[in-house]
Amino acid sequence: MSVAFKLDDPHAMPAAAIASVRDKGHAVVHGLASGEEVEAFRPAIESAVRRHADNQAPLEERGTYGKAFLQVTNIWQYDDTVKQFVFAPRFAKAAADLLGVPAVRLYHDQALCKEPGGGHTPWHQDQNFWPLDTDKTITMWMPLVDVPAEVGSMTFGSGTHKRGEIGQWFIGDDSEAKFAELVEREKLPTETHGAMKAGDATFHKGWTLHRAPANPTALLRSVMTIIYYADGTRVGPIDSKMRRMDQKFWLADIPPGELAAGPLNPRLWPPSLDRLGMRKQGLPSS
Ligand SMILES: O=C(O)CCC(=O)C(=O)O
Repeated sequence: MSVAFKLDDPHAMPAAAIASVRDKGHAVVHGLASGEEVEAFRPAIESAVRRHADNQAPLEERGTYGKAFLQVTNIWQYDDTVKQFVFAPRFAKAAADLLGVPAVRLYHDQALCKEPGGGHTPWHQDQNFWPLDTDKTITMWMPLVDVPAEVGSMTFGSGTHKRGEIGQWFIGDDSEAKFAELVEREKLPTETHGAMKAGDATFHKGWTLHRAPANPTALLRSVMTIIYYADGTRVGPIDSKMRRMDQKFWLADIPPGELAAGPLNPRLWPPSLDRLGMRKQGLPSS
């Protein structure tokens, strides 16, 4: 079943957001989707999370990472309504414009639902998981519910995207401790975009250091994330167990040096002619 909202009309990215991504590695874009649009997709996303999230044990039985959220990756594959949201041309065009590239592909999506009483998301950099030979990568993080200040959105280490890999510290207690120590020692500027409305979005680059606070409220903090990279990117070195897993699961095992353009990585902006329904009219697809 699909919903009436196509999410295909482009929203011009404000110059301040483009500059913020370039200079700080993150930005907020208010009203990228309307409350009504998001509400049309939220039930399908939350229901797919309940059906497919791995670790749904009681919170007290989970480790730090498990307490941070219920997580489902490439959730678009489970439900056509969710696919319509993840493949939305409006979101992909925003990502392309913020990265300053003409075309982007999907790396993967991730639903991240922080439960009532859920724990903090430890400091980490995303891109040390990703074997992508570019720094032109960006995540859209969009709450599907209004997120009050007590729940909060992410905190970013402004400017850290310019440093590339700071340490091979994968998300967990160790990354939280090591990055917190670094932030403190170097007095790194940190910023949050605070409370957000459903349909607002933050965007952060692949190397931008970030964390999120715990959820002390009774609200399910439902968030959809979509990770994009510049079209033309090649698979990078497989130099860790994490990158090997990502190569296998999200890049169809494409070898290093080849184009990162597997069946799970459709070009989302500009949308391929297939998805615009042009194939039916006998035009070639891209
Ligand atoms: O939603 C969160 O708590 C963290 C999200 C995150 O780390 C990401 O989208 O890269």
